[in-house]
Amino acid sequence: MLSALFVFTIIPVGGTVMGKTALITGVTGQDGSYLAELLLSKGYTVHGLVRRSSSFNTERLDHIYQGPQDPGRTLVLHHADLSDGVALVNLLREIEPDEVYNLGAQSHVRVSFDAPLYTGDVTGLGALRLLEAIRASGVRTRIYQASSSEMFGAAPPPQHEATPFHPRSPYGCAKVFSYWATVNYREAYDQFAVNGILFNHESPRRGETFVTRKITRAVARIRAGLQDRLYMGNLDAVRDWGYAPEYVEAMWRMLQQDEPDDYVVATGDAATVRQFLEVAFGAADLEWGAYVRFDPKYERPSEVDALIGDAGKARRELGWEPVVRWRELARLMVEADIEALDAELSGRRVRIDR
Ligand code: NDP
Ligand code: GDR
Repeated sequence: MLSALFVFTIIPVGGTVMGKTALITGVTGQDGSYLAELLLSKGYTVHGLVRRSSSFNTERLDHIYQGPQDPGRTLVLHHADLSDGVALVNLLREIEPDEVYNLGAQSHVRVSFDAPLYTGDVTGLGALRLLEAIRASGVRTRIYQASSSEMFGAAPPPQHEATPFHPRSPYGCAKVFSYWATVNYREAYDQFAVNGILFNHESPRRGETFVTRKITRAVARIRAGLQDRLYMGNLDAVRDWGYAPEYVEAMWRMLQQDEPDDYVVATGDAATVRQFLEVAFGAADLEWGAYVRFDPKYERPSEVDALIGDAGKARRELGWEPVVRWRELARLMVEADIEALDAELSGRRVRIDR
């Protein structure tokens, strides 16, 4: 269990960029945990911003925990919040990071319809608070903003850097605001500020209410006889699902460029939710139609029908290439959920290091 002091240590491995310091907001999330691992492996000292919660919210980081007494610590967590601009200024002054990755957000699109103002505050204004905190603190740093394909919304695919935005949710609107705030601080204050416009990316660490993980977790539970129904919303939605560990590599590459710029990151390969269901259930020799039922509760007041990214610019300028495509992703997530459930049922510790 993590100490309340939130102090971690890890030993750097090969291919290192010794001496750099990074601050990650959203470090407890899917991407934050993979990015922390990547930067530690490159020899960075990583500082993570953790918001206070009434129960532990650091499960995705447990496997890299080493304890406050370990010498030469290179992973340190701090309590702060994207809604607290003064705390951000103080943190930046204290850490003086070379790189800042703003991954913190209320990131659930459906939830953003239920909590639109909160989403606007954290996901939209939160990014502006961080940009302004960098300016106000006078710290010279590079900043990555986690922008989203949700900004394209109703714009038809394939979407790329020049595609006009047409967001379809409070979340999408908040991300458009933070995208333009990032561009504005680059232009107005000469900040090295970039937007990664990332399409959906998933992993065994994906939050359990996003569609891919909801499906793969249900497959494991149905297979084990713990569940016999899965209630879903719109099965016709088309998404371009990639593999999260590959996407955090693209984030890092953006901050290593000579000039700041914005990049789409995607596989260019897409499927419907129905197709994902078919492959995920098939991976456990189950027929999805026997278990899946419709519940309008999971529909959105306005839907994003199809997101398929054109990541040609990232390929050319960052040398970034996706490897894992959605079918393999579905299978690897099912496998991980089966393994995690088996471990849970037999009282073993659930693996989170994949
Ligand atoms: P997650 O939902 O897994 O993680 C979100 C993180 O933000 C968590 O660490 C969460 O903390 C933190 N957070 C929430 N509210 C606040 C707050 N008020 N102050 C500080 N931190 C906060 O998201 P992902 O890892 O999937 O995504 C990372 C970022 O990339 C997000 O900004 C998301 O919107 C964006 N994005 C994601 C894509 C994807 O497909 N995954 C695609 C495009 C963009 P806690 O653990 O306490 O909840
Ligand atoms: P999305 O991801 O909205 O694209 O945002 P999500 O997995 O929630 O939905 C994808 C599509 O599946 C449809 N769907 C369902 N979705 C959920 N969550 N639950 C269901 O039961 C269900 N049934 C059908 C949705 O309607 C939608 O069309 C994610 C988030 O990570 C954002 O933070 C990120 O910016 C974008 O991806 C890119």
